[in-house]
Formats: sequence, C-alpha cells, structure tokens
Amino acid sequence: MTYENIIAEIVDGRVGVIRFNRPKALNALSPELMAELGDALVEFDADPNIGCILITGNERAFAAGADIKAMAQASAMDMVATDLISRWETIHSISKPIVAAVSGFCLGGGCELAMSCDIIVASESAQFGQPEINLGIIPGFGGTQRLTHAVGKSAAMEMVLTGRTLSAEEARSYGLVNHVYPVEVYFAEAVKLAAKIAAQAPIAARLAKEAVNKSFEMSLHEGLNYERRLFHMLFASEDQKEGMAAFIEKRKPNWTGK
Ligand code: DAK
Repeated sequence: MTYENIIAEIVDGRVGVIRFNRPKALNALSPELMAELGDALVEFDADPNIGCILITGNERAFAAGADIKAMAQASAMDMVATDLISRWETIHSISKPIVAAVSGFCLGGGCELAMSCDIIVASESAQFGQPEINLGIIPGFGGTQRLTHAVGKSAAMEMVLTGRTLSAEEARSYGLVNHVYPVEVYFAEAVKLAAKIAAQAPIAARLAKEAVNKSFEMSLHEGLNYERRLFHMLFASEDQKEGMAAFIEKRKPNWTGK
C-alpha cells in the first residue's frame, strides 16, 4: 500500500517500520496520518513475515501531538462521532510487539502513542510531555492513565498540570523509556532490538505481550491464572516442541510460527 503521511517498509527481514512523514508539522498526528497508521499496523500485524513493528518519526520530532489545527474547531459531538479520533484505538488491537524509536518532541498524543507501544527506545534529544493543559484541555488518549502507571502519581501530576516535559534521561530513570542512545544511533539500536524480538517464536511473543498487558487490567490473582492458561496453550504449539528440542540438541531453533 502507498501512503502520503507515513512511510512503511520492511527492514532487517522481519521488522515492519512505520515512519511518520509530516516533518514540516513536526509529525502532528492528523486524522489522515492516523488512518494510514491504522492501516499499516493492521497490514503488518497480518503479515506472517513480520515479527515486530517499529514506529518512529525523525530526529527533530517523533510527534508533537495530535494535529491542533485539525481539531481546533471541533465540537464535542465531532470528537465522539467522527473519524477524527476513532483510528487511534487501532494500535491497542495489534497483537505483535511494537517498539517506538523516539527522538525530539514526543508530546501530547505523540507521547500517548509512544506509551501505547510496548518498548520505547529514545535518543538523547527526546522530550516527553503532555502539554494539553496549555491548550485548555487534558490528555485524551491515556496521558493521565498510562503515564501515571509509568512514572508514578507525582511526576504524572506535575506533567499534566504544568505541561513540563521529561528529558530522555529523566524518562529512563522513571521507567517510561527502556534505553537512551545518541541521536546518531538511536534508530539503528531500536531496529536491532526489534529484530531480536522479531526473531523469537512468533506465537510466544504475541502471547507474552498479551500477558504483560493484562497485568494492567486484572487483579494479580486473575492475571496469574490468565498467564497460566496462555502458558499451557503454548504446549500445543509446534514452536514449543522445536524450542525445547533445539535446546536439548544444542542447536538454534527453527521457528515456524505454528
Ligand atoms: N498540531 C499542528 N501543528 C503543529 C503541532 C501540533 N500538535 N505542533 C507543531 N505544529 C506545527 C506548527 O504549527 C508549525 O507549523 P507552521 O506554523 O510552520 O505552519 C510547525 O509545526 C513547527 O512548529 P513550531 O514553529 O511551533 O516549532 P518550535 O520549534 O518553535 O516549537 C513545539 C516546537 C513542539 C514546542 C511547538 O510546536 C508546540 O508546542 N507544539 C504543540 C505541542 C502540543 O501542544 N501538543 C499537544 C496537542 S493536543 C485523543 C487522541 C489524541 C489526543 C487527544 C485525544 N483521542 C483518541 C480521544 C491528543 C491531543 C494532543 O496531542
């Protein structure tokens, strides 16, 4: 599929890279861009050759938020009823692991989108923030929820009440970001990490993501039971037999995704 607001390509054999491509608008997340992002995510999720998805922007901006110009005149009913925001939810239905490679501005909806990914790799110039308060609104795509889970109540409160941004290093120290690298290499490092994930047994990787995400939604007891069911289920996969045989035979496993 060809796109106007993103670039989608496969790198390193099994990594599906989606790059936001509105550099003049600091990759502001317009409805058109979000529709294309949704389509590309669904396409990569369905492609058996892709093992991990990587979402990125450019060095100056991952994304400076939802497109303010596109929503400035919207009514509450527009926000509820139109396609303006519905495609944002697609990312939460993706079963394959998603890595975000973040540099520069990662604000508002950009930060919320990065937090909707499974792992964040940042450049030293990355800035994470929820500045919606400066526009007379509050975060609307998880900025008060996922951010609070990630950085704790006090830091989240300060960020959403004042619009203060976190540097990449601060974000790493809070656990929001996995790794911070110099700008020149952050993308290559993110691809390396995504390629490592993409090389794992595909079904196990998807179920691992599902199980970790359930920990945000279930009690510990329910989560442990859920994990056990997925664990049992993997013994029905060919890849479990292959992985354990390969260990015993001292060779590399040959995953089939079955
Ligand atoms: N939207 C539209 N255009 C933007 C933009 C944005 N978020 N951010 C930057 N731009 C545009 C600027 O308008 C400018 O365009 P021109 O004037 O050249 O045409 C161009 O990008 C370059 O920006 P600046 O000239 O401002 O560049 P500076 O280096 O001076 O400043 C900045 C960079 C990132 C500090 C500044 O641009 C800025 O403050 N941007 C706005 C950041 C922000 O407030 N972000 C939060 C937006 S609200 C939801 C889903 C999502 C959301 C809500 C609900 N649902 C599914 C329910 C999300 C909401 C938001 O993200």
